[in-house]
Amino acid sequence: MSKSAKDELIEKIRGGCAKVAVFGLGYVGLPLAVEKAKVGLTVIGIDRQAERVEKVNRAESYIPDVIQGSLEEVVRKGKLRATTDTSVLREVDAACICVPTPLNKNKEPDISYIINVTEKIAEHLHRGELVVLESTTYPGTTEEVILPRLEESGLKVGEDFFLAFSPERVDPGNKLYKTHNTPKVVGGVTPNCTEVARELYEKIVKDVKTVSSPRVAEAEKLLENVFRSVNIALVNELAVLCKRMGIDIWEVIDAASTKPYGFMPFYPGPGLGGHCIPIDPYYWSWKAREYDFHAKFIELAGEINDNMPYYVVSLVQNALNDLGKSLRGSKILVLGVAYKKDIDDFRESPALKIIKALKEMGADVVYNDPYIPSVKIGDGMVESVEASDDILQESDCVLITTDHSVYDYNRIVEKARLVVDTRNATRCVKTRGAKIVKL
Ligand code: SAJ
Repeated sequence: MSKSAKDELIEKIRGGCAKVAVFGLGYVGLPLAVEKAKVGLTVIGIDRQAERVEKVNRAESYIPDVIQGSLEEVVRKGKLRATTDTSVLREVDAACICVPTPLNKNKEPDISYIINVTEKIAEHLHRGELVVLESTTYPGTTEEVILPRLEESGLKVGEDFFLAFSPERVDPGNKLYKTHNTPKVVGGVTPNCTEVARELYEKIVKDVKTVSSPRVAEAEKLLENVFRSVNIALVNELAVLCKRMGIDIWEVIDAASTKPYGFMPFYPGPGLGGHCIPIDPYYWSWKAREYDFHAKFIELAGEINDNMPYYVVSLVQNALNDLGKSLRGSKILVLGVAYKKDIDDFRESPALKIIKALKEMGADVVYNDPYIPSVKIGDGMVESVEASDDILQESDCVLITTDHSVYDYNRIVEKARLVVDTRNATRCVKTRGAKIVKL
């Protein structure tokens, strides 16, 4: 009796001879592709950006979390190659989708990348193939959007092909948790789909947690990110309240953090950046409306977090005012445009909104970010300037928006006249000098 498609695929995965396509070679896809290639699977990275494809094939890592040596090893061994040509899908045993899931300008989900890739996969779908969606999306995407397109092939899910959702968990810059040691959740459309997907991920992840459906897996990922968005919004709102009450929010949080149970510290900041936390929660609140449900916590958190860049602008304006200066015409040095410290990613970075707003109000704004040599602000490209003693001394205000570890905060406070600190980065500063205004 011939083997079932499921048993054949599991045999290939266990034997290490499965061929895996990874769609999207970004912060999620490239680390995943390298990890799968490191365990001996043959991986084909597919990306529509030819530049990325060429860099991968030259073994040049463009993702800080992908160690150059690891990429070189798998490319040299022929275990990883990249292409823009989706026809390679006819030869793969599994396809992992790691494409962006942004919002449109009305903060509504844009799953066009998922749909485009699904249609390419559907074109070449064959018996014995596993498809896994990793991109964060609303509960229902896998079964309502992907499954029907794949079933148009006439192949039957759970018997001829397999479909699952397994959320990506990538924390850019995290030195401790990488792909291999971050538990992975997997939810298949059928038990066979879950089993096959678990086999694939157990090749690269120590701890795989299976759940009963793709919707549970889609929802748990959103819970992870809504949890962060809501808790960050909570401390952001309390930061504004404490400022008005003359209470140091940072001291309050540090004190609350002494509680060994039942409390987890979050910190106020200039707003939410990154490709996840400011975006993913809206996927759930958007889907909720289909069920006549208004996810008030999600929307309120978004409103509070979205307002923080503008609150920071008012802090700068008031701090200058206290020194008898107007914002218009003031020289402002912004330290850090990355959305969080020690990384080079500025997607959705609140610092960009702050710089744009300060410029629109007539301030003379320059920025420094050792990780980001230039960035688009409004209609033009702006270059990072050196945070020299002179520029620190000439600035009417130095605004810390990203607390990169490389900054010498003692020198910054010593040379500057006024420091507005949105990250409590100056908490250990001993030197006297600038007037420091904290969030
Ligand atoms: N932020 C605060 N206060 C905090 C924590 C973060 O203002 O207490 C800000 C950060 O400065 C940043 C934004 O929120 O602008 C997002 O920060 P983040 O720490 O959530 O990091 P991300 O978005 O790079 O990665 C997150 C993952 N981070 C952590 O779990 C620490 C995780 O939530 C997801 O695995 C990942 O998004 C994802 O891909 O969904």
